[in-house]
Amino acid sequence: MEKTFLMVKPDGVQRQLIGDIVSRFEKKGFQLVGAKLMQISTELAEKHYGEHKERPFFGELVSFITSGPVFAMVWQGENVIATARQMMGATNPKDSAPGTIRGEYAATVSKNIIHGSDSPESAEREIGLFFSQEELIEYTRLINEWIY
Ligand code: DAT
Ligand code: MG
Repeated sequence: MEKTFLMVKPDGVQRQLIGDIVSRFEKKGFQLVGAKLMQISTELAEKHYGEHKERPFFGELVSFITSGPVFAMVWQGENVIATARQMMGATNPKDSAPGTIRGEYAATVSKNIIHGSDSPESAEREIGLFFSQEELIEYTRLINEWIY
């Protein structure tokens, strides 16, 4: 089953949005297979956002994502990577649709509440950066037959 890496950013944690965000993905039918509240080091932040190294906002991005605890998660389900991106909404909240997480809660691009992997390759890379094998739990969920 497809897996993705999602993370409530420091602004979402401070604004008490962890529960709401987890609830949205649960209600959609996705299955949580790993989660932890953690403080990201500068080194991990620079690796995670490596693709943006040359962008003018890179320094601000790294200092923001390390500014407080984040809630890191791995979710699984059919088409979870693309669907989670849709549920998050566009990167810039001025473009994110009402009903999406960013559309509902975010006001600026730099404080946009949530991160989600954008492709199978980045999902695999990001899951590996944030979670060890032992932290990912494979378990049978009995409601699956009501979802799939
Ligand atoms: P996403 O988080 O939707 O995958 P991204 O990978 O393009 O978006 O950028 C990563 C993060 O960097 C984004 O969530 C917020 C920040 N960011 C992107 N563009 C920015 C900009 N023009 N100014 C400030 N921060 C920006
Ligand atoms: Mg991205």
